[in-house]
This record gives sequence, structure tokens and C-alpha cells, in this order.
Amino acid sequence: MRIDAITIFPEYFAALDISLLGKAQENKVIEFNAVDLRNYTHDKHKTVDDSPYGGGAGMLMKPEPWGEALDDLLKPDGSTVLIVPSPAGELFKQATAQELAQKEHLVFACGRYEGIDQRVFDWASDKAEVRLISLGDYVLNGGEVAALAMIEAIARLIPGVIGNAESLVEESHSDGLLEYPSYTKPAVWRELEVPEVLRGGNHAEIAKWRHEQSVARTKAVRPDLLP
Ligand code: JDQ
Repeated sequence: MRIDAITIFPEYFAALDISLLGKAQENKVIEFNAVDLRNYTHDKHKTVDDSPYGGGAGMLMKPEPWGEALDDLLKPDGSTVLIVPSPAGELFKQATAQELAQKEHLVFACGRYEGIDQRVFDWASDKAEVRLISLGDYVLNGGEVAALAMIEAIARLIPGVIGNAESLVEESHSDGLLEYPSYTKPAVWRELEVPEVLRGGNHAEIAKWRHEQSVARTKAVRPDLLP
């Protein structure tokens, strides 16, 4: 998979060179590229913002640099998915990550200020699949942090990115419940004991206990996830 991110802050994406995603890039399993939007400006001050028509506080990103960047990056065969992090988008879910992990080419359009001129997406919509996606119901300062979270959630589903493929199999069996509590050594730490059932070797009992813990936790903090 190839992933491009258009941004005025390409430094954010240095995080993708670390750990599992860094290894996946070295192994050519994913190719990642942060593109500086200011490279597509032509004035001395590399201007990317302007005031909004209709008034209102704050600035918007002007369309011309976005148009030139997308002219460069969108595949001519229409196979690119253009992802626009936005508080006004559909909610990003694990199912969204699974769907996007099947694609050949993703471009993230990371806005700043109050967002990007709407015509950029109207224009792109017959050259790419355009998806406005929200990371959650809170407001960030720009699209970069949301893009990083989405890229990590998507990339770890690509075969060869996660060392332990068993982790993914287990996740897919968790039925949309929250994780059960986990423990490692020592068996007693600061007078707190690891639950007895996990220390015996009864795997059926352990699976039953973990499922009950998952259901109880989900009921307590995320009842919306239960049927
Ligand atoms: C941008 C902003 C006021 C946008 C500019 C570009 N889930 C999620 N929260 N926030 C974002 C995504 C997000 C994404 C891109 C962004 C926020 N802002 C700031 C400020 C109104 C709209």
C-alpha cells in the first residue's frame, strides 16, 4: 500500500518511521510520503490561507495549492481514496480501518485553520473516492493527529506489518466487546494478586472468565456496544 499525506507540517509524520510501521516501510510492505502543501504555492510568502466568504472568525485553506498537490498525487485510473480528516466526517471505526486496509493508494488531506475550501472535495469527487472522516467528537487543531491515528489503525491490518499475526486473529474473535484485564509476572505485586483462574492451566475456564470480564466491562463503560 502507498500512503501520501498532504500537510503544512510534514514533521508530524516522522512518527511513522518508528517501530512496526518503520520496519514495514523498510521492508517495502507500505510506502509512506509526507507532502508539504507549501511546495505548491507560487508567492513569496507561500500563502495557504485566506478569509472565508460570508464572514466568520478564523481563516480557511485556499483551494489552489490543494488542486496542484492533488493533480500530482491522485492516480489517473481513479484508484486513489482521498481521506479528509474532519470533525464533520463519518466516525472512524475498526470497520473503516478494515475497509481502507484493502486499498492500493490512500491520500490524507490534512487541513489547518478552520478547514479547506469545499470546492477542493467537490472537484476531486470524480477523480477519487472522497471520504470525510472524524476521529471522534472533539476538535483538534488540524488533520495531522487524526491522520496519524487512522494510518496506524489501517497499516497494522496489512499482512506483514504486525509481527504477531495471532493478535489480529484474537481481536477479530472479540465480538466488539472491550478487552478483558491482562496480567504478567510477578504473581503478587504490592500485595495485589493475579486472579487465581489465570494461574491454573484450565484454558476453558480462562476463556470463560475473560469473556465474562469483557461483558462486565463493556456493560459498565460502553453499553452502546452491546446488542
Ligand atoms: C482540521 C477546526 C474549527 C476545524 C482544521 C482542520 N475528529 C476530529 N476533530 N478535529 C478534527 C478531526 C480536525 C480535522 C481537520 C481540523 C480539525 N481543524 C480545526 C477548527 C472548526 C473546524
